[in-house]
Amino acid sequence: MRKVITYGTFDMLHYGHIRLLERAKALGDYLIVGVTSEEFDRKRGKINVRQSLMERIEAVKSTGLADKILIEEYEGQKIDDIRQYGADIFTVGSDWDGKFDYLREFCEVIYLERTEGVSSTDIRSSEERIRLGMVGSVESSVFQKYYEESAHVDGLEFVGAFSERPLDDCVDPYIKWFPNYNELLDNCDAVYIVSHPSRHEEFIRSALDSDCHVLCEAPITLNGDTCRELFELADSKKLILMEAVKTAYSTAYNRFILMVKNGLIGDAVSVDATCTSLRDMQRENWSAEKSQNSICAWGPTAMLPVFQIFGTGYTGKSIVSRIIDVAEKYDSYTRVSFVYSNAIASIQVGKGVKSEGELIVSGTKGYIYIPAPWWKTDYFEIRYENPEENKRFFYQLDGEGIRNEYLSFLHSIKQGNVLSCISREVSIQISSVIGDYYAGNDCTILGDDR
Ligand code: C2G
Repeated sequence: MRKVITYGTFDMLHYGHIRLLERAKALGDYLIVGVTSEEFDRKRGKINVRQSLMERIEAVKSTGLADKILIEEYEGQKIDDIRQYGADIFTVGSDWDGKFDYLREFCEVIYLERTEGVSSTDIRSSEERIRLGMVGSVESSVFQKYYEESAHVDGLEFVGAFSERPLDDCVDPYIKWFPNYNELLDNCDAVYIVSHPSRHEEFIRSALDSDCHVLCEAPITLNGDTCRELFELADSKKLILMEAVKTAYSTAYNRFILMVKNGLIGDAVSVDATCTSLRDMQRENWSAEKSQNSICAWGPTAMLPVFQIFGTGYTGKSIVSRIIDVAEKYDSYTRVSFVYSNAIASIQVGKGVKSEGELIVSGTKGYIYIPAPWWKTDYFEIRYENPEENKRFFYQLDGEGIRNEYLSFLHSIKQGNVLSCISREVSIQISSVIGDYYAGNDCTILGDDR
């Protein structure tokens, strides 16, 4: 019996896949098909896969061509499988020509002509595309990243942007700039808001009034009650309002939260998160009026692990800020402590102060350490009293989590319910803490250096 083995994602199964499987089967008497897991596809950069692993396995099974179906979960599994199942032939489409020659050591390798004119990407993209607009400060690096990352997401069509400030000649000539926000909204199904936080509320309301879904950079607003009201307004219009904190969509961050919740460090007792950067304030055209202060720029990211690990039911908090512009309430540094019934958390954020941007979650059996810059990490450690028990984790991260965030937003729109990694209560609490900062509640101001 000649055994043939082949692998694939087989998303949105089409005749190109089926022809490959038919020809693979014809090479021998027994066909083994490896279907890639979601995790393995994400690790190798295929983030747009639409169907679940089970859906794709069922589709391959329904062809009746596979005698055995495997799940491909890790790099190098092909060699293990070829040895374990005694495959005589490995085959794959010619788009992989040469990439699997190393398998010749274990079996015959045959590349079959790829079927032109059909692909899963085309099928995914042919579905109704969501037209995306952007509004914000064009010189912000976040604006540029989100614009560039939208190109990696099937089903998302970037239509243009509106700049909240006068455009200068350095703007990206490839972006269609709309003269006003309403005209942009007339051409969009969804909008990503990355303006100054003080204008989020007005931009969100206009978008919802224009039947546009909203992905809004955190904080959604500068007040918890307003944030809750905007979520309810979106619900009433059957629209999606989602908070954007790209860290929440990084694989490593998500795995670290799960490990804490699964008790790998025992009971979590404290979270200490630091986020600082001097780059913005060091710009020569910096102004307190145009720039985001520390609590808005970094507060949401730093608060995320606190609220996702301990919840939003803290019994007390204290905010201590170093203000350098009283009129704009611009803090160059803020530390917030949250007291819970059986835990404590502290965040320190600064755009005028530099510190070690690490995240430490302390527990009764050990602690988790994420090195700087923890908010875009692909790596973390679990450390114990006995260093030999320490564990290290690495999860590839493409685009700082923005692609996964866009996908979550897109799937929310298509499914009609929010599939965000950030719960509504966490979003509301982030806006509420920032609202307390502006209202001076629980706040100690360290004095005005100006
Ligand atoms: N294929 C084809 N013609 C197409 C599309 C795909 O012959 N129009 C072949 C591919 O070459 C591959 C198989 O169908 O052999 C499955 O394709 P995908 O689902 O796109 O998965 P891919 O990532 O290409 O799988 O490690 C090997 C990879 O997993 C191969």
